[in-house]
Amino acid sequence: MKIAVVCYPTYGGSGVVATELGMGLAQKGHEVHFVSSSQPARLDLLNERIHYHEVTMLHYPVFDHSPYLLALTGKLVDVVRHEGIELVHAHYAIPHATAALLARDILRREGIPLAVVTTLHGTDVTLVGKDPGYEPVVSHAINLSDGVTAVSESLRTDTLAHFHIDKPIQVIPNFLDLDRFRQRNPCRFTMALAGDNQKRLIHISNFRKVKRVDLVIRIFALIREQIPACLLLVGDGPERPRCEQLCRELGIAMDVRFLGKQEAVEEILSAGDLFLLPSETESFGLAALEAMACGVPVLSSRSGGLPEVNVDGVTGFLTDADDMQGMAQAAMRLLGDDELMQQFRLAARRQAERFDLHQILPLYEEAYRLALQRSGGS
Ligand code: GMT
Repeated sequence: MKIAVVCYPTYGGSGVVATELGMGLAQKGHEVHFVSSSQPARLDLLNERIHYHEVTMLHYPVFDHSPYLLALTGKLVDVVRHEGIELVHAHYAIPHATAALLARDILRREGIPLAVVTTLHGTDVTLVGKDPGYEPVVSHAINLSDGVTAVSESLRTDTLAHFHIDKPIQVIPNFLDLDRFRQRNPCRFTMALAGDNQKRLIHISNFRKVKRVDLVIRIFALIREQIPACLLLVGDGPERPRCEQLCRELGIAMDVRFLGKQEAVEEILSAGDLFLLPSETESFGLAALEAMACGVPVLSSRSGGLPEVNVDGVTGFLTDADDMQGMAQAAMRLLGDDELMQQFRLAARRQAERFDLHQILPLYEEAYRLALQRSGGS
């Protein structure tokens, strides 16, 4: 099959899922064309069946903001016309699904069939999509797609509750490459960041408000009062300056390392004792799953789809999103009990094995097949 994958290129779950899925499909013989505003972070182009098309923006003084939706639509029309694409897979509804549908309309008038599959990832539904200005646009995109998937049961329920949807949404959970994400030799740099007796706590995100990195730091400060520990913060984003300031105010800056965006997260995770993800809302929590695959238990909020990934009392602990004391207590219980920690590490890896790339990929292939049938393209 010839597929175009539209995604956000930056460090972030939806771009990672889209990239890993596209690369997995190419390995299975499909031809995959990535369409994005810049090259997706994890995209390895050294494969004859993988192509990348950058969306080029027209800047004109009349525009306050250059219209990305139109530039993306135009690029999709061009790629479909010239590469013989049968199906566009839009990751994140806004504005990717709308652009794909617009491209489908344009191409239909030329007699070129195109199927559109939309995958809902999270804030395209739970935050941004619910904005009254966007809601009708997202509902329309979902209703007119030839197939719609959501990355967790929670996200599916949320979508059906808040949008005017008249079609089924299939849950296809996120996945990962279990060969890459496993307990590895931790990177020496990461090891050197902590003292011999310090526990290593890790958080990875794009440092947006919804991730509550400030709470990660406050929880860590409570733990550090009782247990020697350091906190490794991986990623970058708008909240980072505020978080750096908070570390200084709490007097813990010497034990908190801001590592910025990192490629080999599996090596950093392999040095970890506990992964923290107290998000306000989280439709799935791919970073938590990656930690678990590396044998690191997770302390998370129970919001959104996190309970579908992290099993309370088995692979980690779940608390209410604002329960800072509860989270710190749970963390200390685990960090102070080697036997329990070992049990949780093994259970975390076992749970992650349920999200094996090789098991999830066929579900997308089947969703594509059905979408092509619905669109009359196959
Ligand atoms: O929705 C977002 O915040 C963006 C998106 C991203 O690109 O990071 O994250 C969402 O998609 C990921 C992949 O499906 C999920 O693992 C994240 O839980 C989800 N983020 C939120 O729901 C906040």
